Amino acid sequence: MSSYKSGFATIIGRPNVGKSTLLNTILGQKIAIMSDKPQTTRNKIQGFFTTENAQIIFIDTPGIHKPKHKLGEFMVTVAERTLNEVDIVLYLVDASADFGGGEEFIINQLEKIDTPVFLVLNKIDLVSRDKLLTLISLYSGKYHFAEVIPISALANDNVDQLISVIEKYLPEGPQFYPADMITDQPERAIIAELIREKVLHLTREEIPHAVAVEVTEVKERERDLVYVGAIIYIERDSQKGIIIGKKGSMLKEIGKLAREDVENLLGSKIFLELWVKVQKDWRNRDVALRNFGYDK
Ligand code: GDP
Ligand code: K
Ligand code: MG
Repeated sequence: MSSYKSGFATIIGRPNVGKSTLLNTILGQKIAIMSDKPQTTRNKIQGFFTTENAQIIFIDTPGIHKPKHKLGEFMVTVAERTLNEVDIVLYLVDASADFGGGEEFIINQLEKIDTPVFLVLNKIDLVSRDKLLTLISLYSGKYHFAEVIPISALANDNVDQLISVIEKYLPEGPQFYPADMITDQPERAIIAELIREKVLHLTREEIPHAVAVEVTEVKERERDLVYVGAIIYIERDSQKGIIIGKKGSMLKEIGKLAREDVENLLGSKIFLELWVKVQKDWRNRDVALRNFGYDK
């Protein structure tokens, strides 16, 4: 019998290439929020994939990009620091997009590390075979990738193949986490992210990244009914109306969609109460960042 293997695989790539979608597909449960807006994932999320032979600890990072403000700086630091500490780097690219400066920037970062890097071409459901082959030869000319694996994270196509190749690269090691544990995220952090996801989806362009969610209370009030209280923070008074909507219609819709996801997560009926508060310029203040759990 071969011995148990375990190790870390970090998922990197530009915003919106599908990193969170891949993690969710692998884990079969929604822990990393997804959206078509860049920079949806703010802090590092670990997901544990466990089989009888191996345990892979996946790390979903915020997309690598040039920082514009303090929160941006924090996000880049987190992404780059992990590269040298893991066993495998999964470099995810959007196969339906053209090669650009953003990818060049990441490949330059990869030159600095010794960790094996897999080129994972995602969204193959959107591209022709010819386009895929052209992209593969383009990327392969720029860096020596340990493996090249095309997938569709959304359609769950070839993801099982990706996992079996990852297992080959893992060192021998113990099962660090129990088999039924799928993430290190505290329940409150996941709930906050689920609510933030709904805000991002529903408000579209109007509220780009000026939103943070703090879950203030999760408490079983009656048998099979959990009370969840949360504050949606925005930066400007003018954004308050957008979040609340006409006669409260937007906040109601945010609450309705979030409640479904949170009920799935907790496996129980919930009563969700949402408040909206203005906290000016929270993205540029370290204190505010710590409040929201983005600690360095
Ligand atoms: P991240 O910023 O890299 O974490 O990207 P997300 O996981 O949030 O995904 C960004 C967008 O791409 C979402 O709208 C996803 O539904 C979409 N997406 C992710 N993977 C795929 C895929 O394999 N095929 C297609 N067509 N869309 C995908
Ligand atoms: K995203
Ligand atoms: Mg993400």
